[in-house]
Formats: sequence, structure tokens, C-alpha cells
Amino acid sequence: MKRIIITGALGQIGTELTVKLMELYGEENVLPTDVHKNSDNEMITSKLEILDVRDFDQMDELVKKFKPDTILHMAALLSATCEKDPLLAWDINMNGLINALEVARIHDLKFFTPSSIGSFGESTPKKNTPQTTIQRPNTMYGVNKVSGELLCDYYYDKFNVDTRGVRFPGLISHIKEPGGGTTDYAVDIYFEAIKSGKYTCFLEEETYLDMMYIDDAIDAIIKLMEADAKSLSTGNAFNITAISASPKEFTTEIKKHIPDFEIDYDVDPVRQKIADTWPEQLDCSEAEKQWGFAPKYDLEKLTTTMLTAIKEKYKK
Ligand code: VAH
Repeated sequence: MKRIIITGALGQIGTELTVKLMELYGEENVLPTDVHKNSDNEMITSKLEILDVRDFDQMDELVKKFKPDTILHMAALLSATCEKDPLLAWDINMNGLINALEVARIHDLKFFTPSSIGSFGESTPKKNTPQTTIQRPNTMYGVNKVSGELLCDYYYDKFNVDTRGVRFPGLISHIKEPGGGTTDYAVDIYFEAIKSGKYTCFLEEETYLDMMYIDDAIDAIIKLMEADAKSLSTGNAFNITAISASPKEFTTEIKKHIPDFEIDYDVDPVRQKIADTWPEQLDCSEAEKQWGFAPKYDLEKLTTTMLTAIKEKYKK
């Protein structure tokens, strides 16, 4: 990668990914885009171009002008939001993706877009979920993610576009909070532990899901994109995860720092239903073998990092 355009640059991943890429490749070589400019991150908003990914001509114009060698397509609606408006989700997640793939094909760009553990369904093996296995999700988000994986394979096979991607677990960050995700409780719990000392969780206490600290996610994107194409049997949709945990285990870890922290449960049936169809723990051996995936944050290190950063943010 030398010169990079990013869609969804103000999202949970996009925000920290854009900053990291500017540090690594130079601000002048990174073009952040998003459908709005609502951010206090001057470094990003000073460079940001407004782009609705459903507008192919707008995306094509920006690429012609900026002349990147890579597009990181991060713009998408997340799982719970997709269930609120499935047709809007299809429009943004799929028409946005096909536009980004077409722009990559026409301008010969290297391509990345994330898939998710949401691409699996009820019938997928829940533990040590294989890299290649059954994928019959019954959520609009999952349908979008499986379709996206297949589209990326198609553009690789048919048009020789260098499409790459990972299946992200729930991502945990303190700089940009996620919106509309099923795994968002794993972010909210840390903020509430500092702000109020108690948290009402929308998933059941024994709901195990794959999770990862945002720095490991950003490092994985960069490592995959810089990997030699010859070492990748398929560049697309690698299983990656760092932690398999439940709300109960997050609580136990937080109580090591804040003994009085309390949790109670008010289960959201929509997000519980989604979470129950997702795996508990992915097998990441292909990512480890093919491009050296190696997360650094376990639950203990994640918890210390999150609580320290949020305390600083709220000066507690
Ligand atoms: C969501 N955070 O909850 C996203 C992610 C694995 C979950 O795709 O929808």
C-alpha cells in the first residue's frame, strides 16, 4: 500500500485506522471519506471528503483525482441496525460494496473490506469455527457479509482484483464507540464501569462471543494488506479473533479493578437472537499461517487498557 482511500473513515474501525495509516504512510497519502463530517478529530476532518458509497460517480471521481493504489471499504451498517431497516442495509452494504469493487476493478486498486462473525449462522460449528464451513446466517447483516465474501471472491477470480478481508469479531475501542452492533455491550460496559459503576447488559450473562481490541484489528488489516499475495491461498474473509468471552467474564475482569462494579441484565430479544446464531470461538489458524496474524490483547490486558484510557478521558 502507498496511497489509500478509505470509506467509512469516521466509523468505529475507520477512525483509528485512518489515524494509524496517516502515521505510517503520511497524511498526504491517505484520503478519508464518509457520508458526514461529525467528528472532533481534526487530523481526519481536515482531509475528509464527503462520500455516500451508494454514489458510484462520486466515488469514481474521488479516485480519479486522488489516484490511490488501495481502497479500504469500511462503510457499512452493523447487525442490529440492519434488522431495523433491512432494505436500507441492503442498499448501503451491498450497493456500496459493488461500487467499491467496480472502482477497484476499473482503477486496478488493491481492495479490503471486512466480513464478520456475523457471516455465520445457527448451523455453523460454534467452537473452533473452521475457516471454510457452513454459512447460513438468518440476519440481513449476515446475508450482506456472506454475499460480500462471495462478491470479493468473484472479483478476484473473474477480474483479478486483489480482494482481501477478515471476519472481524466484536471490536472494543475507547476512542470511537460503535453504533448499532450486537457486540456493543463489550464497549458500553467499560464506559459505564467508570461513569456510574454499574451496567445493564442487553445480552444474557453466559453469551460467549469472539472479541478483539481495536489495535489488534487495525494491525491485522495492515499486516494482511502488506502480505505477499503469493502467500495467500485466498485473500478474502480470514477468521480472526483474540478473546472468547461472556458478559459474566467481562464483569469478573472489571471487578479486579473496580470491586464494587455491579451488572444486571435487561435482555434485548433482537440482539440476543442475533448473538445466539453467532459462533463462540473461531479457528484462526489460516490467518496465523498465511500472514502471521498474532493479536496482543487478551481480556486482562484489554480491560486494563480500556479502564485506564476511559478514566483519563473522564479524568476520574
Ligand atoms: C456488530 N460489531 O455487532 C459488529 C460486528 C461481530 C460483530 O460485526 O454488528
